[in-house]
Amino acid sequence: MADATTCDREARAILAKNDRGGYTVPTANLYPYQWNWDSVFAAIGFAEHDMDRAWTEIETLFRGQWSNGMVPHILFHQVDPGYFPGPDVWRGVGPIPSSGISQPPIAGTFVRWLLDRNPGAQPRARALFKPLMDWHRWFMTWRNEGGAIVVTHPWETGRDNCPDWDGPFAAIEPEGVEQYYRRDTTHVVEEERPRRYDYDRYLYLVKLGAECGWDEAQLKDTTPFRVADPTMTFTLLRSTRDLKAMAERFKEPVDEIDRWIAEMEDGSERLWNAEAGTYDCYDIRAGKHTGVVSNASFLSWYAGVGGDRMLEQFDRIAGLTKYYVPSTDPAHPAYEPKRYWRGPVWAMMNMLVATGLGEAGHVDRAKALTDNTRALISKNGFAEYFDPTNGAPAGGRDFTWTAAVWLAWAS
Ligand code: 2M8
Repeated sequence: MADATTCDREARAILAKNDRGGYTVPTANLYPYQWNWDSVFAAIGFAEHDMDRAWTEIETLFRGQWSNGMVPHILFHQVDPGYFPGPDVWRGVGPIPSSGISQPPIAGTFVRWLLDRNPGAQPRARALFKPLMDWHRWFMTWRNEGGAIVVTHPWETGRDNCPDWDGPFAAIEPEGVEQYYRRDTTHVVEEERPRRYDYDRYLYLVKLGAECGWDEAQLKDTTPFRVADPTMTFTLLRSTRDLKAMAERFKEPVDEIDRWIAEMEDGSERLWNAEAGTYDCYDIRAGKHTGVVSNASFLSWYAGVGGDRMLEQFDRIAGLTKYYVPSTDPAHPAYEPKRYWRGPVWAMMNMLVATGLGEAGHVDRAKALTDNTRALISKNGFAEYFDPTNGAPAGGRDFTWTAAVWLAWAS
C-alpha cells in the first residue's frame, strides 16, 4: 500500500499527464477526448493545487455548448483514431465537433464548490451561471417526464452497460448499423468492457439521433429508448439546488429555479420502486421500473430526497463485498464484478454518495465509505474501476477521475 503523500504526488502527476492544454482526457488511448462529467471531476482535482487550471477545465467544457443549451458528453477537440465512435459517426451540431447527447450534470454543484473555496473567482463563476441555466433549461424542456429526467442513450447516464438497460435493450432491434470496429477492446480486455450486443444498440441509437440532426422534439416521439434515470435526476436536482445558492449570491431571480426543484422533487417519486424498495430507472416506453439496486440508487441523499429510505439497502450492500459501493447489487442475477458498470466500484460515484450521506447526518457511514475507497486506491492504484470482491484494478489506468477525487478528499 502506497502512503498518502506518495499517492498525492502520483495523483497530481496523472492530472498533469492527462492534461491536453485547457482540458483533460480521462486516460490516454482508451478515452482521448474531453468527457463532460470527467472534466468536472478533473476540476476538483486541480483545485487541490491549481485553482486557475480548475476553472479553465469547466470553461473549456462550456465552449462546446450547443445553441439549444445542451452540453455534449464528448468534445472531439482533436481527432484521434484510437476511439470509436468519433465525430464522423456522431455528427454533433455544436460549435466544437461533439457527440449529440449529454452526461450527468454535476457542473453546477462543482462550480459552486470551486467558488466556495476560491471566492476571488466570482467573475468566473458568474460567467458560467447563464450557460449552466441554459443547460438545465434544456433538460427541463426536453428530458422531463413529470420531473423525472430521462435519457435517450445509456452513454448519457455514464453507467453505460448497467443491468438497468437490459430490459429496454431487449426491445430494440439494431437494424441498419453498418459494420464497425471497436477500439476499446484493443486497450482493455473484453471481460471488463460492454458486450457486442450492447455496442450494436449503442450505435443504433447514435444512428437514430444523427439521422434527425439530434432534433430533441423528434426523438421524444420516435426513439425506442427513453428511460428515466436516477443518475440524471439526482445530479440535476442537486445541481439545481446549487444553482439556486449561486443565484441568491449573484442577486439573480430564482423563480424558475424553484419551479425546477419542485418538479424534480415530485419526479424523484417516479423513480421510487416500492416493490423492490429502491430508487431505480423507469422505462417510459415499457411503462415499468427496471428493478435494479445500483450505486446510482444511493445518490438520493446527494439530491436531498427520500430521507433514509435507502439506508437499509445501503447497509446490506456495504456488507456484501470487501470494497463498496458496487455498481450493481451483488445479489442481482446480472451482477458481474469485473464488467464495467455491471458490478465494479467507481471511486467518483462513491465521492458523490459519501457527500450525500455526510450532509444527511450519516457522518460515520460517509467516513467509512471514504476510508474504504481511499484504501482501495492506495492499494490498487488509480484505475478506472475496481473489482469489489478483491479490489483488483480494471479498465483504464492512470485515470483522471480516480486521481481527482483522491485529491479532492485530501484538500
Ligand atoms: C465511459 O463511457 C464511454 C462512452 O461515453 C465509453 O465507454 O466509451 C463511462 O464510464 C462514462 O461514465 C465516462 O464518462 C467515460 C469516460 O471516462 O467512459
